[in-house]
Amino acid sequence: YFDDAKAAMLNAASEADLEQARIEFLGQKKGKLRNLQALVGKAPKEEKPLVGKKFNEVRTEVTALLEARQQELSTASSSDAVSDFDPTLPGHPPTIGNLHPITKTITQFREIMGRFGFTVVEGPEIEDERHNFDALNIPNDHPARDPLDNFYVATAKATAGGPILLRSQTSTVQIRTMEQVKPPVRIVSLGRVYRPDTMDATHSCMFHQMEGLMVDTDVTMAQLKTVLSLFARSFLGPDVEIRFRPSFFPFTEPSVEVDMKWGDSWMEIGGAGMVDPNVFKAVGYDPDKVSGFAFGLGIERFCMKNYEVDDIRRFYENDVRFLNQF
Ligand code: FA5
Repeated sequence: YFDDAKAAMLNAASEADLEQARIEFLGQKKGKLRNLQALVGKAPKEEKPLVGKKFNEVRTEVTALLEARQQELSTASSSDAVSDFDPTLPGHPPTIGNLHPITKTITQFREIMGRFGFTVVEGPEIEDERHNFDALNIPNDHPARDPLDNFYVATAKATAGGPILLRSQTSTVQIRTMEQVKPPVRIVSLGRVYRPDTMDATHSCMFHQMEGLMVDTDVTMAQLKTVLSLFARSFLGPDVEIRFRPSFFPFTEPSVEVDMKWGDSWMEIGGAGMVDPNVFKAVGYDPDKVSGFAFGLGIERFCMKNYEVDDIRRFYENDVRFLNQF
């Protein structure tokens, strides 16, 4: 019986089989071990303790086997339940943010200009009149200095550089750089500028510019045009069309405005020119010994063209449905 009982417990294939085996061997009324126990009572008196002890051992062992198998089968059946879990179903990935399209564009601009040998420098967004206007050859009566066309910081104390304003152009960084280093210079500076312009599809009151400045002994207008054309093509592909129009800036002579083909018309993307001798004088460079070009590009306009965004205001409305696309 004992071996049969052990085998029955170990081999039970299901919880139902095991229950069958339990009834067969350990059942209270008809269990086979019960019958065995009945025999213990019939043993000769002096052998009874020994036979009883042996019987108890056997029963304990069979009971232990039963419990162990019960445990095994129930774990197996609960892992059957877990198999309802389908690992091939798509999960719920956490929402990860992404970089703002303007930030991405700035990174690309830096990378392209880096390849052309331009070092990236930074300048402050809160500026004095000297760096925003005076040193850039913008005279006191120039309309660009009109308080209504600039964000003057009324509460700030005027400094040695004059009253304080939010910079209206990154050309300030040309001055800051030349004040600090001797020629040759080859830098770009990318950052925010502020103007109280009326908002429309192509104008924002806060936007970004990339300033470029190259100063050396024989810098030419041809080099300026080459750098800007190569830059536009590196960023937007070989088919981009740009054109240069004669223009005027107080800090460059001659000056050009740069346009990009935009559907059937042209969009202004920047200003540029050969650094005016008065600017060199303002920073202590000798205009007879050095020449240079400078440019200032509107970063939003390039970004709009690149991603086919038709309204600059989208960039600053913080609508995640828009921002998620980049
Ligand atoms: C300037 O800011 C000059 N500092 C550029 C320059 C630098 C000329 C160095 C010569 C030498 P302008 O005001 O045209 O120029 O602005 C340059 C570009 O900034 C524009 O062509 C346009 O692409 C962009 N821009 C100007 N105003 C806005 C605005 N409100 N919103 C978005 N982009 C603007």
